[in-house]
Formats: sequence, structure tokens, C-alpha cells
Amino acid sequence: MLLFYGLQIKLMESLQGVVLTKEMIDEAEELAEAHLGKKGVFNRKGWEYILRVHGGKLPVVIKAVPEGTVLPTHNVLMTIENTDPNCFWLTNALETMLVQTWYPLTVATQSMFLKRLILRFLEETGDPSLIDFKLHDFGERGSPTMETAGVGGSAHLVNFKGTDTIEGLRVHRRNYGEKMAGFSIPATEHSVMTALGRDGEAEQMKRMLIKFPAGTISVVSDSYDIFNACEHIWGEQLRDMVFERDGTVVVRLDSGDPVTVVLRSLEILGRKFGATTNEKGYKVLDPHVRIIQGDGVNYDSIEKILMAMKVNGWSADNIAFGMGGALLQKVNRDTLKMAFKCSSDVIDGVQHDVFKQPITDPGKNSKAGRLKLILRDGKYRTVKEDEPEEDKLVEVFRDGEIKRYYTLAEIRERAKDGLEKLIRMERESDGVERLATED
Ligand code: AOY
Repeated sequence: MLLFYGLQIKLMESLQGVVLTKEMIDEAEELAEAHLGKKGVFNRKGWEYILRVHGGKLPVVIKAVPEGTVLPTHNVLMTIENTDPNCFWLTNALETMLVQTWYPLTVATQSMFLKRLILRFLEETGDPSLIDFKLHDFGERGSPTMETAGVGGSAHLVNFKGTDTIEGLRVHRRNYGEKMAGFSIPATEHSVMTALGRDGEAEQMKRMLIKFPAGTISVVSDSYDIFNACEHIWGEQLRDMVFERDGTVVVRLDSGDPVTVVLRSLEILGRKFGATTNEKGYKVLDPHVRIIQGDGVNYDSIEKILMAMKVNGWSADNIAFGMGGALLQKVNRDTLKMAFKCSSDVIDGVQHDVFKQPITDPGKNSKAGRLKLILRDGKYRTVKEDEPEEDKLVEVFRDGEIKRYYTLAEIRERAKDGLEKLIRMERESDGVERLATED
């Protein structure tokens, strides 16, 4: 399965309106001739035609599945056709840029599977309504560029509302009509905790309690000895101040074997601050204190941590996760096998199906014909245009104009319905799917 998201960033930021100038054509020609080492290899006439006849707007039509849709892999997600027969070559000139949509849709898909995983534990051991803030995006520094962080960070926000990746917020402001897509809380970093040396760590913790007498704050507590910090600093020296606060201190664990450190920290904090047993029979720490694990977090470690907590009687309510590299970086175009191929052409007025079928890998066969996406027996399928069902692909772009604009609110709603349906399907079939590379 996959969650389709991110095409609109390309439409808004790179494809709409006048996108071509004479200067651009000059530069591209120079580049192409130097690159290939000969003159006359650049389609100057073609680009000049678009500038002259179409005013620098791209004469193509793009159809795509609505953003936020959850559907099986191996389906058509978008199509592009030229609207001017002279510009038959333009569709594939746009391949590279359009296929880059693999990145936001793969991050959004992985984030959806992480949401399903955490939701399962919240349902079994705690309160599922807490899901929005259970997986915080720490990934901006692990991204190679601010642009990449923005695209990936915005994708996580289709499923969750916690982020420290500011560029992701800006992507939603610019492209999805959302003024504030994600939230955070005051939190320390190690530079703060270690600024006064080893003996000053407790003082810095206290400083945070004074500066923020109410609300939720996060304090990274592993600078020297996380167990000592839980037992003696939070649990003894600052215990009364934590209890007197109108809010929650989130103790951030940031090193060591995650399962071991989480369980031992919960044991100490439970002993020092107390815990109650919820209606599902699992322990929940006193509401003044919680933990966040922000190191070594990925799908497997989250599953291991939540499983170990459950086995030891701890509700998933006690913990949040901060995820960086594995959220925004441990994905590539093969994760969901995204590709863009020619499936149809028209030569002298006659339409032909076009496809590849390499004998070395049937998994690389491409689809043939003028494609559409339909729902048959409640399942998405890719068929040729002569099948009777209505096409679920929507025209989003034509001749330089965006034809259908999606807001984040609408995308979130569709993604939520899609995930709920996926969870129901899995319950019925008793199978659980991971970040799917096959169906
Ligand atoms: N943020 C929740 C709010 C954010 C962060 C960002 C790299 C936060 C930490 C926290 O509680 O601890 C980038 C590492 C941490």
C-alpha cells in the first residue's frame, strides 16, 4: 500500500505559470552542447516553440490520484499527456522532476505505517486519541538540504502533528493552504544541559522548571547518567518542583539500548513519582512525568520498545518517539519501486500501446495503453480507458494552470479514512503489512 502525497509541491513550485525564458533556453543549450561535446544536440526549436506559441507555459495535462489517497502499489498514480501534438517530446522531458514525487509519497507512506504500529499499542494499552503527538519529526539536521527537509517533513505531517522540522511547516504554508501544520514544545539540547559542567546538570534542569512553570517541556537527561538523573535529580532533588508544576516534564532518553533504557527509566520514574493502572490494566506514570525516546528510533525499535513496555505492564501512553534519519532519509525510489514510463503514443493519428517487458526481470514490466485508475469491488485497479468504471485520476494541471488544488486538511482527512480502511482490512485478513514493496 502507499499514501499518495506531494505532487502539488511540484505543480506549485516548479510547473505552474510561465516557467520558460529565453535565458533558460540559452543556458540549457550551452549545457547540453558542452555535456555531449557537440553542437546541434539540443532541441532548441522545440523549447522556442513553447516560448513563442504557449508563452512559456507547459502544454501538458497531468492527471493524478487525489493526494491523501491510500491505495495498493503497482497502480497508476499519475499520467501526463501533451496537449499540443508538436510537443510530443515534452512529456518525457518532465519525467525526472515528476518522479521525484517518490520522496514525499514514500515518507508519507512510511509515516502512515508507523502510525498504524503505534496506534495498535495505544489501542491495546492506552489512549488512541494521543496518536497525533506520539512520533515527533527530529529529521531536519539529517536531511541533505533545506528543500529536502521541507518536502519530507511536510509528508510526515499528513499523518502526525509533532515536528521540529520547520521547513516542513513552510511547505504547507506555501503549497497546501495550512498556516500551522505542526507543533512542538520547549525542549533542551545537550549544549544547555552540559553548559555548567557535570555538577551543573541538575541546576540546568531546575532552571527549566523555573523558566517554564506550566505546560509540557522536554529535558534531555542522558548527558552523564540517565539512571542517576531519573533516580536522584528528577526523582529526589527536583521531585517536589515537578509535582507542583501545572504540566508535564518529558524526560528525554537519548543513548544506549533503547529497550533497556526505556524499561529501566520507567521503573525508576514509576517508583519515584508513582503510577496508576488504567482500565486496560496497564501502568501510567503520574501525569507530571513522561518519557521521550529520540535515539535509534525506527520501525523495528519502536515495535520492540512498545512490545517490551506492554510485556512489563506499561501503557504506550507513557512514551513518545523522536525520529530523524530513519523517518526522512532511510528511503529511496526502490522502497516503493516508483517509475514513470511511456504507455501510449499516437503516430499519424493512430494510437499504439507502448510498454517494456525485460526478460531479465518481469517485475520491471511496464503498463500498456491509455491508463485509468478505477475502483472495482472496493479495490483500486489500473485498467485501459475503455473499461466502463469512472476514472479516479483527477485532472490537476493543464497548460500551465493548476486545475484542482488540495488543502492539507482535505489530504489528512482522506489519509485518515484510508488508514482506517487498511486497519479494518488487516483485521479481517489477520495479516499485517509493513512499508509495502509488494502487495
Ligand atoms: N527536538 C518534544 C519537542 C522536541 C529535537 C529536534 C533534534 C524535542 C526535541 C523534544 O521533545 O525532546 C531535533 C533532536 C531533538
